[in-house]
Amino acid sequence: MTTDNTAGSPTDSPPHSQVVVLGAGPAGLVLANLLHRDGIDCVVLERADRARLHSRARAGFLAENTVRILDRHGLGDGLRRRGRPHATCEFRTEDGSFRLDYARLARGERHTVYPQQYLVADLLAAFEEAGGKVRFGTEAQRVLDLDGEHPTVEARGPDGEPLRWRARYVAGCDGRHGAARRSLPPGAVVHRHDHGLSWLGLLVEAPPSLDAVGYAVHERGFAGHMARTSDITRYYLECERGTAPEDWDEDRVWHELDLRMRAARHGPLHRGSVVARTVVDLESDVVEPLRHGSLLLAGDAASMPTPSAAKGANLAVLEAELLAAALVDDLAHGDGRALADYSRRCLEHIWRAMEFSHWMVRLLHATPTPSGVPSGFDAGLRRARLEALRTSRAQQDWFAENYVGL
Ligand code: RFL
Repeated sequence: MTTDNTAGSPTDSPPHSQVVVLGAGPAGLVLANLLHRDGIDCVVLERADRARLHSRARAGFLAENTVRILDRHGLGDGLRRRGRPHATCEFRTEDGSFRLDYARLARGERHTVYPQQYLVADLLAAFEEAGGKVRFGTEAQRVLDLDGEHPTVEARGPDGEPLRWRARYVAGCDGRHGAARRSLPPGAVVHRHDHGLSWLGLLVEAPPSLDAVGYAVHERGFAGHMARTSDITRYYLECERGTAPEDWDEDRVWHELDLRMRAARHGPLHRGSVVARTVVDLESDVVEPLRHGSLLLAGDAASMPTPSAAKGANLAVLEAELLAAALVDDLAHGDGRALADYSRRCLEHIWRAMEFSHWMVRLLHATPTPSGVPSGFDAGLRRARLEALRTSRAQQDWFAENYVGL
């Protein structure tokens, strides 16, 4: 196979790679690393520039299975060096607080806290050091000819110039709003669920306030605390749908965090500058199937859980490993069986992660009602769920297995 990864304008005959990967997030970069290592010719098209990729803070909690996958392929050095083990969560309610040391429950697994932008930087460095090519500032517009042997990707380059690539397969790893989703044929089903809830996600320049993930269930709304590094902490505040991040100045943020985290009872929060604010609507979706002819979806392009159970980046890595193995079987050994089974295998993991994320949403929030008046019945169920989690070993094992597992 000839390798020609230079861009082709629409008038030239487009360059050809065995696989064109859309998106250089965790899914796209794990996939590209594994394909490249197995001698599959691939190019990665990434809309953002390199600096943006290095600074895009999102996930932080990596499951043990994710660490195993990255280690298995020699991609885990950075997180082994700089990631921090984490295995405790604390629930705060009006009745008090309780902790779960989940590494002592179920399979004894823990998280590794490692900011997603560090992981992306590691994966990018490994890919480029091995000779891999990422085309930054290149936004895929759509994928054509999915049913044929040679799908085409239409893109725009850094100066807005139209570009095209041809491939045997296109891997859609470009997130929920990317070109892969836009190119799905009419037969594709996207199952959507809107929880009707929103979170204000905050990054604060301050050390973590507790040595645990903090989940505060409060009548004013949920608040969450998650370590990122020794001097950066993520907080979440449930907020009204449609709120603008600018509506939340530092005074308002700290006032609400203190109230909902019950700082007066459990100890003060470490304050610092709020360096990023984003509003996340709690919506979930799943595309079925994940394969449409020559287009295969992975990561957020395939399914998007809410951040309530920290599953998205973990699913992205798991799917990328499965997809890489299936593509290598097909392209290098002429065996298409794993590729034919790719969607089914991923969807088993996806629906299980969705179910747990959904359960977490219902544990931590009052379900919105049409009248806006909270339901007493719903509040009773939530108290019962929290009480079961506090007192029942069987419930704790179930929680631990799902919380850190995939
Ligand atoms: P990404 O990381 O969004 O990467 C997609 C890449 O594609 C590029 N792109 C395009 N490139 C070319 N052409 C186009 N048309 C393109 N459109 C987009 C983008 O620039 C980007 O570089 O998707 P990927 O690889 O599927 O990875 C998924 C994860 O990023 C996501 O699921 C997690 O961040 C979710 N998530 C968490 N997951 C965890 O496992 N653990 C966590 O602790 C966790 N915390 C979070 C989270 C997501 C959050 N937000 C912002 C929704 C916390 C938050 C606040």
